[in-house]
Amino acid sequence: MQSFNHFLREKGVPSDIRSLLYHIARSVKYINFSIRAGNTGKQGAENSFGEAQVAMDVLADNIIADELKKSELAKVIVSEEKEAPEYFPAPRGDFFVAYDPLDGSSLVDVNCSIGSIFGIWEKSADILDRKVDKHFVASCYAVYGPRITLVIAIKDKGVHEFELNDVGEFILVKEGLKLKDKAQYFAPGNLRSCQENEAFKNWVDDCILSGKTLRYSGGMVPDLNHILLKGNGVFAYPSHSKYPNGKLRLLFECAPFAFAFREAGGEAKTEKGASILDITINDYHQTSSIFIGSEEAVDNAVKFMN
Ligand code: AHM
Ligand code: MG
Repeated sequence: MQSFNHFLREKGVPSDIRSLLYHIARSVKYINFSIRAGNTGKQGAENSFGEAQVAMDVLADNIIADELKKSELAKVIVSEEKEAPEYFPAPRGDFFVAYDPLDGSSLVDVNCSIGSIFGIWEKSADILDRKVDKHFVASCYAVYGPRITLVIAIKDKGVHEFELNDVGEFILVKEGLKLKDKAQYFAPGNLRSCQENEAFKNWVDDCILSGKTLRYSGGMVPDLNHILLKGNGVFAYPSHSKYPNGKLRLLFECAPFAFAFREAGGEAKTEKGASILDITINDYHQTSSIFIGSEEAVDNAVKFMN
């Protein structure tokens, strides 16, 4: 039984990154508690005491922002729920943290798995106009499912899965997650794109004809967690007339997973074939198409798309 802090220390992860991850893990515990407490009301509604109820994703956003502020390590934060970045006095560090507080929040009321996603960069100044990969040091995501897990990827130190135990500690369950080159599973998001994009339809047909197994929940976190934990698979979310540049957000969704998947030996590309980690960040809320998973399967999908 190894706690995540102890494990990361043994791996030689610098103390500032460990401390930041400790605060992120704390926020995940509070969000988990709120979900279990049934705080699923819509913003603007009233709870049974007549108090204004806060939407779960806004609540999660506030919980994370509070913890990041307390860390004294995050100088700039931005989230899917915030128009603009927030700046904190951070006497102990200079990190930029981008996060999606509750991805797939439309799945909360039907009790499907959801998650939180975090990307951590060093040197918080000049995030815009920088390539995604530059100063990217760690990413992680939490899965709020039947079990609460935290998957952490650290640059050059691998990807590891931790599980929340009954006394509120994240304990190592799987060390050094790796992705095989070939995929048995496929998770095609935005399937409606088949109607107008023959290349995408041909790729989906190819997945079916080659006998791949569909595993798709509608939540990026559980879908990509499935691929990473099974050790193979490919997830797609292509562009569409409704989303000409894809729907998924670069900083909060695509980049943290691209970082973790590369660390596990996988790949993440746009439908045009550019590496997600090579994209230049122009806007905090920019979106991208994405094909991510086992390397050979991603390259094959990109071939179909072009
Ligand atoms: P959200 O951030 O508004 O929750 O949207 C992101 C989610 C992903 O988890 C999922 O892969 C995708 O949207 C599903 O999109 P669609 O509703 O188009 O099927
Ligand atoms: Mg999201």
